[in-house]
Amino acid sequence: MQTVRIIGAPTDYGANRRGVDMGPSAIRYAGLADQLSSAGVDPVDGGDLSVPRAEERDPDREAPPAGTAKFLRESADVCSRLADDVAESLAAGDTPLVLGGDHSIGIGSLNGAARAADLGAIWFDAHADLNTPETSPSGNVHGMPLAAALGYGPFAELDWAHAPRFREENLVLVGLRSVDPAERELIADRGISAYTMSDIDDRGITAVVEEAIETATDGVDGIHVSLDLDWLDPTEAPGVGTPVRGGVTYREAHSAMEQVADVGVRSMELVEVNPTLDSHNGTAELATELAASAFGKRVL
Ligand code: 5AB
Ligand code: MN
Ligand code: MN
Ligand code: MN
Repeated sequence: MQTVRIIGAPTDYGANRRGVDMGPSAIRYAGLADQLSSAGVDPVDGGDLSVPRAEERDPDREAPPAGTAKFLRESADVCSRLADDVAESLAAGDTPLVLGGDHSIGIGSLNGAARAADLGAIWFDAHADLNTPETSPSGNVHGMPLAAALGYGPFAELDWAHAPRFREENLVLVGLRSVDPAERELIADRGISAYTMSDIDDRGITAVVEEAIETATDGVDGIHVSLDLDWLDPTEAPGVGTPVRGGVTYREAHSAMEQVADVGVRSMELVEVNPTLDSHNGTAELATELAASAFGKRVL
């Protein structure tokens, strides 16, 4: 039986709102282990990484100098420990499932996965997460993980994070509806595979995800799935810090996860669940259901 190793990364360094650090607790409380068991995998909970509270690190968190990233040193520290855990669990033949925390932890997941295996990545998100400290409109690292992991910069504290790295040709973004100017330019210049909500409107979720899987798996051994809950429409997933209207439906999200399950998910993360903004833990519950679909849960 496939062992899924749960790794909690309770950070909020990368987002500008408190609360997302409670994501791992909320997702576990919503029944993650039972959902995974019902998918036919064996969940083993490795607990949470230790993450000091943001206020202990920097009382001036709201006012960083322009052109810098907030809490980059703290994020880099968590990500380097997370990368070790992800790499170790893959090397042991397990499937890491990282619970965020804000999306800055993707820097650690992607690097850890790249150290242990040759994987592509599908990034299900309303946002492109391709800002650098220089282009970011917010200074929030959760909008930068893909830039850091691909070696765009400068990110002094994260020089290690893009070596080894997954290949840019095997990265696919799905569900975009909020992209900043510099991100748009980078996607165009580098030819990064990206599907907007309009692509999903035009072609349907199945065709889009099928093509995304083809690109992500081309020439590599499998995929890492990064699921930002703000990928879904806020009516389905209100408990996120940066909601954007016009996202995928409940059923489209499950359908996409069922498709990735068919090719086999080698590594996954569930990020950006913020229980303080949620309604009755529904977004956390949805995250557990989507993980189950991604690990093969079926009705019949
Ligand atoms: B998320 C924005 N692009 O950089 C920025 O939720 C939003 O991990 C980033 O996708 C959203 O601040 C980051 C405006
Ligand atoms: Mn994101
Ligand atoms: Mn997002
Ligand atoms: Mn967000």
